[in-house]
Amino acid sequence: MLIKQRKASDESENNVTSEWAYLNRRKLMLGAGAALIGAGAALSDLQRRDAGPRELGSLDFSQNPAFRPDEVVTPEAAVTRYNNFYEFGVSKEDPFINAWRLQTSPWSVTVDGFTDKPGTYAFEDLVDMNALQERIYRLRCVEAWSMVIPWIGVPLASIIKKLAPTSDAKYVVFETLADPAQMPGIRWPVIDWPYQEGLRMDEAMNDLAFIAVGLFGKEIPNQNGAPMRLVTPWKYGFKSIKSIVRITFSDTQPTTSWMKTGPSEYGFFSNVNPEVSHPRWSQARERRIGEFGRRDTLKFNGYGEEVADLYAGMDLRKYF
Ligand SMILES: Nc1nc2c(c(=O)[nH]1)N[C@H]1C(S)=C(S)[C@@H](COP(=O)(O)O)O[C@H]1N2
Ligand SMILES: [Mo]
Repeated sequence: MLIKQRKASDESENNVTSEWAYLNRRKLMLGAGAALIGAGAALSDLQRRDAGPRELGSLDFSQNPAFRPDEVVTPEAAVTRYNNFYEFGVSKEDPFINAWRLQTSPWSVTVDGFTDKPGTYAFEDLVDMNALQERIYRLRCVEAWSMVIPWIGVPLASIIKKLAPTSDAKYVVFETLADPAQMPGIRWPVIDWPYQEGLRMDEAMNDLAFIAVGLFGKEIPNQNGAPMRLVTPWKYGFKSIKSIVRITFSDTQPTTSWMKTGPSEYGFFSNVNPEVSHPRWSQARERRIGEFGRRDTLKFNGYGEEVADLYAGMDLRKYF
């Protein structure tokens, strides 16, 4: 995402290129820096005995052949070190440096609104770890870069079915943890915390909508949204909300965090659409992180076959 006060002339494209070069140059330095920060914080924060990056366990999963595009997977170092997770800072490497502070276990999710089964659920009660599948999805950020990521997780629908929404539930709303003690970025009011996102119920039940708990064969790193984050690959990346602690079934369309931040820039649907520009830049092309040059952006990020029916008859310029 972009900070609002940026100059229009400060084109996102140049920014992305230079950030990727910067990242490569600093790969080793970053690793060393993170270790130093980790050690320093552990000394100054004596209550935290478990300080330092989480050990990532390998996961048991099956590959879903329906979601294995014939495309090069983005290098793991980019997927885990070039992130947007503003709760840990607004620079792309901030989440990698800071997210070790997030305590991901035990983890619970509050479920409320129009449901027959409201309450507080343990992560283990929501995600069936014996039914994990790997899906390789494209992720298209609104900043006009993209990645190809091997996620491991479960369909969102499998979780929603457990939660028994009532017929009044027309939308599902998600919230990220907002704990300043674990998330240094929360002190900056760049977003109306907690980060909130939502889907229309039929979008949420679409098979593409996925809850990821892993990446590259391992548990998902904190900076990518541990222990559970949404992935909606036909929508801009900001819909894919991380580190979910609340799921609310609503009868009305929520005003999500990015809609509050910039109502003319971020709509509720946020479907990837090369024909509808962001007010400050085009969405027609994108840079695949790790590649040179740019490629055309595909409508619905190339997932039209799966999701175009959801929007039949809707004016996607109005409902952006
Ligand atoms: N809670 C939360 N979720 C978030 C964000 C954020 O800042 N906070 N950034 C979003 C944006 S803009 C993008 S592009 C994706 C990036 O996911 P990744 O870092 O795993 O690639 O996460 C999305 N989910
Ligand atoms: Mo994004």
